[in-house]
Amino acid sequence: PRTIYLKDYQPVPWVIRTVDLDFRLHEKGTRVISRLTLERNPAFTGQAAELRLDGEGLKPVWLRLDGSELHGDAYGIDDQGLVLFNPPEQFVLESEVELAPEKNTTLQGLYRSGSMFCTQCEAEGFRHITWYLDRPDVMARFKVRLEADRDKYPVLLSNGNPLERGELPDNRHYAEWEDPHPKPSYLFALVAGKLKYIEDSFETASGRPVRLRIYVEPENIDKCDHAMQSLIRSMRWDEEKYGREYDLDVFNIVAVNDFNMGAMENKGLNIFNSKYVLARPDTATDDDYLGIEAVIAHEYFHNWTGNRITCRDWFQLSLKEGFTVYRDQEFSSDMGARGIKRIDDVRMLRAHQFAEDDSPMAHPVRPASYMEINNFYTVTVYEKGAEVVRMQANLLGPELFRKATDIYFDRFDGQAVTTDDFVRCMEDASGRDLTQFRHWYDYAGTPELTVQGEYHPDEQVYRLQVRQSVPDTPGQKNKPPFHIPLVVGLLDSHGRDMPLDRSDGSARPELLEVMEKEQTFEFRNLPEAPVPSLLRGFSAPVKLNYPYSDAELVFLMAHDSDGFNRWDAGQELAQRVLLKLVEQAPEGADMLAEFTHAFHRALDAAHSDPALLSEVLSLPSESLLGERMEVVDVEGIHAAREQVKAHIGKRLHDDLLSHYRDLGEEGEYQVTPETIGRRRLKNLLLTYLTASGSREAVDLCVQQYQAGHNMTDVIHALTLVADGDHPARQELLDDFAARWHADPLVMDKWFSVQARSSRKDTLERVMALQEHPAFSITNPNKVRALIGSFAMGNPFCFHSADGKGYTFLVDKVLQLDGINPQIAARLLRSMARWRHYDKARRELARGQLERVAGQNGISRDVYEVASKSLQ
Ligand code: HT7
Ligand code: ZN
Repeated sequence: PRTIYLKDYQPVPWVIRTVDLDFRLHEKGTRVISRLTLERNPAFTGQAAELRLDGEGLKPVWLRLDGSELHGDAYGIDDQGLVLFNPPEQFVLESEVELAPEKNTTLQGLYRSGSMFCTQCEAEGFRHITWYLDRPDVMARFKVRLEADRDKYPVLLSNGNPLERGELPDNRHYAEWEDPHPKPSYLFALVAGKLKYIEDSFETASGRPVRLRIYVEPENIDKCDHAMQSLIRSMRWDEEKYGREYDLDVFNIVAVNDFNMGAMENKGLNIFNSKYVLARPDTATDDDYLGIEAVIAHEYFHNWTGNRITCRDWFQLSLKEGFTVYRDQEFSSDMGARGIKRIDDVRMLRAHQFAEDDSPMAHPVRPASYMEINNFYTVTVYEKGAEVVRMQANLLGPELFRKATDIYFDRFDGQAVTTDDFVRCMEDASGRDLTQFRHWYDYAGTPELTVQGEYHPDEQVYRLQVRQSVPDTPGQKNKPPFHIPLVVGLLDSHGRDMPLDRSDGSARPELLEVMEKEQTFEFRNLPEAPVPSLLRGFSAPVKLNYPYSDAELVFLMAHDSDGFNRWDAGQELAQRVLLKLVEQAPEGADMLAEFTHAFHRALDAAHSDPALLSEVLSLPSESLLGERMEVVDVEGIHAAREQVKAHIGKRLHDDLLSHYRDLGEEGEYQVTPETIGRRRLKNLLLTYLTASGSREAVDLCVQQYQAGHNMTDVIHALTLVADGDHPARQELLDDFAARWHADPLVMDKWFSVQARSSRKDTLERVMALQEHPAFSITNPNKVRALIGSFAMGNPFCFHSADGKGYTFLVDKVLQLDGINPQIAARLLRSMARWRHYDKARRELARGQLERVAGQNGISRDVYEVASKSLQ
């Protein structure tokens, strides 16, 4: 497959001003009639006699230029699109094509999900619908007419505002929609189906009334309220925090069951994976509720950061995704518990993005090349991209950051722009030079900071020496130093923050701007040697090395005024203990005893916030521990984690039990930071209790399951029982399936629980579950729940020494490649870090990756992941 390079970007020779689309939807033989008005692009200075329009898998019916049928010598059609050899300066192109959405399993372009029609056009799906300049810098005004059977598809939706609707012969009807805002083709959408909706309204700050609707399949109508409330809160927040108002008369959301990602921000018609809309206390967990709030907000925020201002080309994807993730993170922080949200986000970044950055799939936030753009919707573009925006917000401070975003919205409204344009707004608002900061966009790899401190009692001065290095990544060596904001505090021997007074007189002494390979920062007027608290709030996405003693970590855990660093000190301590146990080092036992004391103190500390406590008492994941090892010891890591859980469970059994009971009884289910925190802590304590192996604990799980207060508690209890050998195990699993067999999202949890189990028979079970009537290989949620959970959420079983996990995964990737290449390629990424394992596993994994790369007719998506993983 061809590689596409950022350096080859060229403006488009023609632009499209208006698009009129007419969809004749049929169970077989759907037709799309398109009318485009095109003219030469004044911004294009190169030579271009011919015009190439993208189009894939289209069956042409007819083609007309300015009203006349096109002669065969005036155009050509190949598997990439349509070429007009010598078009005039300005013209109208009309066409009709036939599509087969009923056969479309890729879930790109026009497809069927259950009994409805829907679309997914980002990134390059529109070319599967009609001939077009399918690139984000072509922004046009769209008018859409849809017609379909009146009984089967009473709801007909598209972007923008509704125009007229009416009846047609043969029991058909139609609806027309017009979007006044020019948009790129990737934001086009339509939906046709038999749907119900809930409705609400919103009045914008300037008084525009907006009708809000959420459309779902009829059986789900009682699960939409949380999504609607989240939408209303998002609309208000964007007005208050960024001065951004909604700009159409209606805002529609549709939930579909078959969807490749979480949701899609199509203008005025967001289409969602039903997972991010539907929630009822008995069907959705706290994390589901939080996920819905975040994704609803994310898609809504795209209306300004993505839709009104879009990307010039797909290399700029983080322009909209990084900024929008930053915005949704801040929204969730404002709605809930800021400190907890930050910990959860950083945990996720470290577990997934740091791993990606340290793999053959590493790429910059703004990639320089790709084979298949769908492979670049990554944690690097999204989550690291958000961190890069966060650093700019912190460097500027809230007022200047708001000034910068105002400039951005003013300057670029209605345009397709670059990450560089975004940074320039930051510079213009603040008068700062961010040239060096731009390296964050251009270079892959997680920078490492190595810090040392020296106290000079005679001078009362403390010097922090900071060295930075950025590792080599594929195609990038010897990187220049980055501009890294390092926020610090200094603690006195009582654990209080000491006043910071920098020798260079800096006005923000807590903010160290690290810009050189090696740099020293000096603090003066310090009467005693401080303990430094470094990278407060995780002020930059870096790895930090500082030679803390275990005692200093315990001290920081107890006293640091920065909640994030209190948590992080505990995590570092836990990692040290776990890694010592993995090594089976003699000091492991003493360290475990010390750690258990610290755990006990934290558990019994009066007035602790349950949510923060649950974060502090959680052990680092197996994957995270693996990242700390030169060669991942799969069995050793699993055994060490089990050992620590069991040790704590036994030693602190009665205390854990009494805290569990105190947290237990609940009134009506509520989604508030307090109640979520209590449930989190309660379920974590149950995990430790269960690990103790006591009969009492396992009975508690069964009781919690049977009490069935809410899905959070039920699924946690089921997870714990399903992971062991309790006699009630199969009974509970069967009970759950019998109760929820007709609810696909709840059944996803059932598949996932079993796929994540560390039992010996897990792979066998996963294979057998593929035959379960609720499983379907064509549904991405099912694939993620069963196969994805096994490959990405169960390192112990997936990386089993016999290599059976790898063979199974590759069998599935090859099967899925013929169905849905995007999903196949995503699954295959679970093999990307194969070089971090021992020789025997490396050989087994390499063999499987070679099996993929050598396959004839493999998709571009999967080929790119396989070939890069092998590099
Ligand atoms: N902007 C949306 C991306 C997306 C997508 C990309 C490729 C294939 C399918 C997809 N569905 C949605 C999602 C978002 O970031 O908001
Ligand atoms: Zn997004």
